[in-house]
Amino acid sequence: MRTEQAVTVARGDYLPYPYAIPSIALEFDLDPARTRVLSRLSIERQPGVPADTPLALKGEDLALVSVAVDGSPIAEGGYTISDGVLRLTGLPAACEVEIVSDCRPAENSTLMGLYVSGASLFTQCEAEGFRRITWFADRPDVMSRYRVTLRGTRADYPLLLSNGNLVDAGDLPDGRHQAVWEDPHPKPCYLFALVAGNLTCRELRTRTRSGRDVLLQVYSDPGSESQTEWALASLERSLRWDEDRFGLELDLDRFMVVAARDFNMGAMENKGLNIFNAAYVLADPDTATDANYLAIEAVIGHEYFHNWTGNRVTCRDWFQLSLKEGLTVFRDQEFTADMMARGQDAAAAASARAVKRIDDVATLRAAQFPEDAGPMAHPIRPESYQEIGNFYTATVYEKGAEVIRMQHTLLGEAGFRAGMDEYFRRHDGQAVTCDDFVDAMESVYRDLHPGRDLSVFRRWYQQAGTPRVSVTLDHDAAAQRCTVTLSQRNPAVGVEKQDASAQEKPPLHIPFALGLLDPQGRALPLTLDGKTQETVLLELTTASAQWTFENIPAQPIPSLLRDFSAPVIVDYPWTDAALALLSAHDGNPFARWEAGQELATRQILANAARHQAGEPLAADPTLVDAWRATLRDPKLDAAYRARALMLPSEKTLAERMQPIDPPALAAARDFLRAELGRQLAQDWRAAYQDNQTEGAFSPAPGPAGRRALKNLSLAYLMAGDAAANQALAETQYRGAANMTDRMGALSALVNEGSGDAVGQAIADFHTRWQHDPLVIDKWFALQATARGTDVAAARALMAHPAFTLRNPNRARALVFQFCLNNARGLHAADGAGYDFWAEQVLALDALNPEVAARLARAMDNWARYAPALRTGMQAALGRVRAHAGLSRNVAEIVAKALDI
Ligand code: B3K
Ligand code: ZN
Repeated sequence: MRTEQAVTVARGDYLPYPYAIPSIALEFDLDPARTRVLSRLSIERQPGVPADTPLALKGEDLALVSVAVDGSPIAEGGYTISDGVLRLTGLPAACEVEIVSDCRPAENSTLMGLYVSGASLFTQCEAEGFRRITWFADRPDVMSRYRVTLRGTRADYPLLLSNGNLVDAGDLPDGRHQAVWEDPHPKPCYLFALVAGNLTCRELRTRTRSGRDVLLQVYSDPGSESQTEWALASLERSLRWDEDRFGLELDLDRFMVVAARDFNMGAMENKGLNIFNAAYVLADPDTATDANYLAIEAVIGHEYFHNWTGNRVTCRDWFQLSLKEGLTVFRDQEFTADMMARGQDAAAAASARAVKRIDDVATLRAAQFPEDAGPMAHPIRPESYQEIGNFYTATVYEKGAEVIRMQHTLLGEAGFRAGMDEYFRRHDGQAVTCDDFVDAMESVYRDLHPGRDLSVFRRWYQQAGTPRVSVTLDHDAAAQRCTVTLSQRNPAVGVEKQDASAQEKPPLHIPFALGLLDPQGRALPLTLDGKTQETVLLELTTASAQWTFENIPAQPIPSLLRDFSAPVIVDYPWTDAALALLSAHDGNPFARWEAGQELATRQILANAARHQAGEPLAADPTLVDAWRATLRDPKLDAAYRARALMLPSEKTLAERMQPIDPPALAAARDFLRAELGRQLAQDWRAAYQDNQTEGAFSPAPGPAGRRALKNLSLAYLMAGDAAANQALAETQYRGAANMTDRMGALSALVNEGSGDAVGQAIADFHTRWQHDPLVIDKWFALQATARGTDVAAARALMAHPAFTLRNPNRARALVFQFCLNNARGLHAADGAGYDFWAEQVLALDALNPEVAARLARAMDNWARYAPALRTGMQAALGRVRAHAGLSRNVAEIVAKALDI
């Protein structure tokens, strides 16, 4: 096999498709070895298109059987096939094209198109998988009405599902049967789905706001029926929430969610037939952690919300991906925040919402900031790609959601809702662009702020990189006045650097939420535009701007970028004392968390430098005191305290270090964790005791927060003095009544414990859960990321009979976890980690290019690492690049990494 040809697709090259395909009838004779697909397309040449324009249909890994036009077979010379495109010329202006072809689901290890998982058949079409099922105009702006006939043996495939409504079903000769589905809504082919197999179903009926009865169903493997209650309940909550918050109703009689054991990502929003990674469906208290429960609710919500933001209004082309993904992530974030805050008083609700915001910002900083500073940096609306599968990125999703959130902040809740209503009024049923979305929002913004517009704001869609905002405060004691200056910098990143004229990009429209505290930590009232508030929203639209606030008697302490009002990096010359004051008093819970994190970051970075210089490490009392105060503050709920007391992740810290030296960072972070564990041992023990959750398990935010704080306390206790606390961890492991507590204890034992008990716990866990793949994934992941796991240990784990690269969840649990979340193991001084990475990328690429390309990205930022590491990383990338037969997916990633 030769490396696939790299073809760059550019955003500016968009051309409308010359034909409309208003309807498609598909007939499947399902067979894992060879499935025959008959596709009947109604074709209409678009007005003004020359008659000799070929109808070009894409296909991949298909065996063509026959082509007919209006019932007449076309001989082989009557069409051409080259580079995966079937071209038909000389068609009448309107006609019916019938194509018969075969595909081979059992041999399809890419998990794109039609594939086998367990004993069932599933599809995955986004972005370009439909072409692996049948020849078609595989692009999102071609929308058709689907009628789908599925035929298969009743013994193997008692269940035959596709999009929309079941309109006919019945027996066929030879033990076969069929089902006919019709989807009333025209859709792009990436939303097509089918499922065939033997699955169990949990369902409920509910009524939409306008009084229509609808059926909600969750399908999963036989034997897992007891694990779908939470997913189904989450689906109903999603339906209610979209009605309440956005006025959007389910537009189908039936909405199905199906769990697949083999799946390339989280889930897929196929119209009316969402297909999910089982990890985001199945949960019960014994097998799922609180984090799993939260993730299931969020992903169920995300896919459900796509029904409007993605399906009813879809993307014109794949450069517009953030149109649906950024917006839908924003919606799922708000859904989770609303679920966490519900039924609480104002202060508790604010804290609950802050917890969600903290989690999302931590993810953004750990995953998206590095991406935006490396060779894969791209605007949320990319300008070009070689393989669109590589652009389902943290930038398109998470930064995309931040860009939507900023529009929400600028317009306010009511304004944003009005903008959404306008967006649907203009574009329901269409395939549109990010500009169309901003146009709808801007129409409301102009009404709210006459004379202003979102023209500067739109640059967020075209510029990559994380902006830096520096802040200065000038206090005039005599005039009791404080002037705040904000200045932004947008230096070129990634490929932008190759354009010498673009070293500094134009300013962005940055909503910057600010508070000021007096030296005692009390909020100062601030007046802006005639309104007096504790938080003001400064709109920075130029390189630099100033705002002056009156009645500020003493030098204030600023509370900056409250609620993370923009995805930027703030530069301000903090003193540790100011950070400690904010961490104890800031009325904005997000900014209060941020202050503690900044304090810890400074200390870890200082200790990393000491480590590199061979000097002794030290824990400054300011940090220890701040941690103690937060731990003891009775007004803070447990979930919030758990976040505030966690140290910043190694990935977040790495973004603050130049060059990056992971072993030094890990040593410094571990040192501080141990010191905090040791010096605050009594408080951790008290928190451990005070946050037990008795009685029946509930994944609700209250008890989940207590478990988080309890398990964090255990981790600190073990880090501080493993010998003194191991018995506590062992007792918790044995007596755990839920998976969160069991994993918390096992993690403490594996990472900090010693002696036979550790191995016994690992073996016991395996014995208990060997029948449940999702739990065994946790078992692999915990060991892959454990402090003592080096390459040899990772290889030993791969030799376990339960390990396979073919199952993406399993590969992610072990190989990805080791390469992405075990910095010590990956960056081992002898380079063995890099060899391991290269080997696994190549092994995976032969099976599943989309998943392999994700692993390939572990080396993205090689050029920013310490020299001794950098050379090894670069050499490993070079070895992958030189490999013959690389997929387009992996080739793009390694070439971009090396060409930086
Ligand atoms: N839209 C899908 C992503 C599919 C991408 C696969 N290459 C999941 C989601 O964002 O909801
Ligand atoms: Zn999505």
